[in-house]
Amino acid sequence: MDVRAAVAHKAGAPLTIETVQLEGPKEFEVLVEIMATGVCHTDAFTLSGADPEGLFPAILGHEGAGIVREVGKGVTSLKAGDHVIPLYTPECRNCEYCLNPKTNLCQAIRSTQGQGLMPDGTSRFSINGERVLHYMGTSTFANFTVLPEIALAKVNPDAPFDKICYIGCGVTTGIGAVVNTAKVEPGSNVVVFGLGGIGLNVIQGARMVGADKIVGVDINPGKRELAERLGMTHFVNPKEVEGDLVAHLVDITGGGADYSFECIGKPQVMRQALECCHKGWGESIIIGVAGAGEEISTRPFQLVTGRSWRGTAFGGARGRTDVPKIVEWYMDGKIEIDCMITHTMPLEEINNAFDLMHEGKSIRSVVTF
Ligand code: NAD
Ligand code: DAO
Ligand code: ZN
Repeated sequence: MDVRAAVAHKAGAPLTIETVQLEGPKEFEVLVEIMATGVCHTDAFTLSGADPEGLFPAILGHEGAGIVREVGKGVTSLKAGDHVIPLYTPECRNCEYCLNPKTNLCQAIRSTQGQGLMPDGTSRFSINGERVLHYMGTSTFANFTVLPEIALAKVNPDAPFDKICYIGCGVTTGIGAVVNTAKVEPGSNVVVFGLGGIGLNVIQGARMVGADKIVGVDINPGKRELAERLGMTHFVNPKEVEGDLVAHLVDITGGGADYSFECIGKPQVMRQALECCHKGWGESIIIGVAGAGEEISTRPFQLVTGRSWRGTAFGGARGRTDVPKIVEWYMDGKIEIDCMITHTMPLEEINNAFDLMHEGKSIRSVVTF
C-alpha cells in the first residue's frame, strides 16, 4: 500500500514528506495506522548524524499511538481495531533477558532492529523499489507502519492518541526511571538535571512516589514554571550559582541527593549528578544519551564512599506489561501529560517540531495524522 511518511534520506538534512510503499504484515507482524506521534530528542540525535547506530534512508519516529488494521499469520495477542502504543524496547516474555527480573532489555529482535529491519531481515518500506529502513523497530513518522507483535502494547481504547503517544517514550522513560530503576522511596531527596521532555517526567514520577525535596537543575529558566507545576520544589540555574554547583546541591539536599537523574546526555553533567549524591548511599541514574565516543569520569573514591552510578533505558519498563498501566495512570489523573504537549501539528510541518526543540521552545511536539 501507499503511505504518507516523513523520510530521513541523510544525516543533517530536513525530513521530506513523501509517498512510500509499505508491504503488509508477515508472520508475527502487525499493520498499525499511526494516529499521532511525538517528536523526541532521540529522533533529532539520529537525524543529526551524531548517533553511531543511525542508518539512512529511514523513517524515524518512536513515540506513537495508533490502531491495529491487520495482523499477520501467527499473531494471537492483537486483532484489528485494538489501540496500541509501539515499543522500541519490545517484550517477548520468553528470551533470557525477559526471564530475568533485573532487566527490561528484551533481546528477541535486537540484532535486526538495530539494522533497521524486521525480524526476518527485510524492510517493509520502499520508494520506487529502493529499500527504506525502519527505525527503532517503530517508524512512527508514517501514517501506517508494520511492527512485530512483541513490540506493541495494547491500551485503553478511550485514551486520546495525541496525548498517550508520549507514553511511547518520554513519559515512561522519566517516570519509569523513578519507579522501576531507582525505586525512589517516599521522603527521598531527588535532584533532576535537565527539565526537558524526560526530566519533567522524572519530576512528576518523584512527586507521585512521595519524594521530599525535588530539585530541578536547568540552564534555561523558561523550564522552571512547568517543572514547579509538576512537583519541583527547588530550582537551580547553574549559570546563576556562585561557586561550585555540586556543593550547592549538596547543601540544598542537606548532605546530598538520595537519587539524582541526568536527563541531558552530557558527560560533564553526569559527573555532577554522581557527585551531588549523598555519601554512603546516593544513587545517580543516567538517562541522557551522550554523543558517539564520549566517556564519563569521576574520582573512584566517589564510588568507594558509597555513591553508585546506574543507567536506564525506557525507564526500565517492560512495555507490554507496564505501558497499559501508565495509560491508566493518565486516564485516572495520577499523572499529567497535556501540559507538556506544547505543540501539535500535521505531518507536513514535522521539520518545525525539530526547530522548536533545538530552539528550546517546546517540551513535546506531537504530529497528528
Ligand atoms: P530536552 O532537550 O527536551 O531537554 C534537555 C534539557 O537539558 C533542556 O531543558 C536544556 O535546557 C537542559 N540542559 C542542557 N544543558 C544543560 C546543562 N549543562 N545543565 C543543565 N541543564 C542543561 O531533551 P529530552 O527529550 O528531555 O531528552 C534528554 C536526554 O534523554 C537525551 O539525551 C535523550 O536522547 C535521552 N533519552 C534517553 C532515553 C532512555 O531510555 N535512556 C529515552 C529517551 C530520551
Ligand atoms: O538492547 O542493546 C539493547 C538496546 C536497547 C535500546 C535502548 C535505547 C534507550 C536509549 C535510547 C533513547 C530512546 C528514545
Ligand atoms: Zn524478550
